[in-house]
Amino acid sequence: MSNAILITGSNGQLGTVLRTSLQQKYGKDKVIASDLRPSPNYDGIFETLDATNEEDLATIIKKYGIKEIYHLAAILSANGEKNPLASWNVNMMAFLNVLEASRLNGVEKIFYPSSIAVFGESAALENTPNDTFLDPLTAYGISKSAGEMWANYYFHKYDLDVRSLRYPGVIGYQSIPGGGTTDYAVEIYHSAVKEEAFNCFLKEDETLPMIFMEDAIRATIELMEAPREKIKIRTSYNLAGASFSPKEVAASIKEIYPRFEIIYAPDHRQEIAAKWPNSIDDSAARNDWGWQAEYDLKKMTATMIEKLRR
Ligand code: NAD
Ligand code: AKB
Repeated sequence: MSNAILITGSNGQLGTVLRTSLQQKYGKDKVIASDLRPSPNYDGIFETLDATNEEDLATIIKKYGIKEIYHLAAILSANGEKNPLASWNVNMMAFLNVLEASRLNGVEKIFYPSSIAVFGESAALENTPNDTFLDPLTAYGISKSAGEMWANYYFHKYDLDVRSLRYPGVIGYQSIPGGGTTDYAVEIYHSAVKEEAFNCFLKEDETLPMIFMEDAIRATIELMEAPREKIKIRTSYNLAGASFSPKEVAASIKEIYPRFEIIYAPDHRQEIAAKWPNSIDDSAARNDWGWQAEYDLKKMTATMIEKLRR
């Protein structure tokens, strides 16, 4: 096989959707999905792979003639705080393995998902610029910002075509989020369609940048397909969808379920969210490779509820 694509961490919230989109675009035989554990319902080529194991990663790259890697494997923000050093180890060692194994085995292009978690107290909360000081306060944010530097390093030193997006919280009906601070914005819709009250772990006015799954996947594929000369930022691009607070999502749900009830019980995740931007400036992505989001809050709510009801 040649020109195959490898996805690490493909059983997660984004991977389960991305792997099917890539199959539809490039063909089932070109996409190799992988994760720590098998994925029984997945219809395609699958390898069990711990991405922190460099030897196993190199074996799979050689076996399938991998030319592109979407490196999704990670421990997200809230789970990462339970064991910060373990989260650093997975997030950082796996990415360094991907970079090094790619350089040594002929992989040409890598996608590295960064996050709004790279921003900390020094960054403006509103319309956070792409190019600002990064002083994250979670182990996850530290690993993502360090990863951005390594992406830039491998591009400049080895001419490895690494491309990256700083995703906001991703909202989709297809899969369940994996232990992040933005997870409430998916869970709230599941409660709404079950006509149950929702216990929210953030404060009612905690505004965060979010993006609908369809937009996030489209942005990823558009970035990876953009002509090389259009990619001017080799750390990571800010990516924006729609910014809103729990109170605003609840209000949009109430337009469809007038009796929907939300109860606020902020926990440790509120502290993480408070340090993250309220909104981010993605003008560099729009100018450089033509990014444009399609989903606002109203459209997200209508689609989430319609799809989850089915
Ligand atoms: P997720 O937690 O749902 O999935 C991550 C997957 O990685 C899981 O299936 C897990 O089994 C796997 N994994 C963990 N350790 C591994 C290892 N050592 N080797 C191989 N696989 C391993 O995450 P997601 O939401 O799908 O996120 C995908 C990527 O996008 C992550 O890098 C995440 O940081 C980034 N991101 C996600 C969001 C979001 O809102 N979902 C926002 C910003 C950035
Ligand atoms: C998280 O909350 O950890 C993720 C992210 C924004 O990176 N959804």
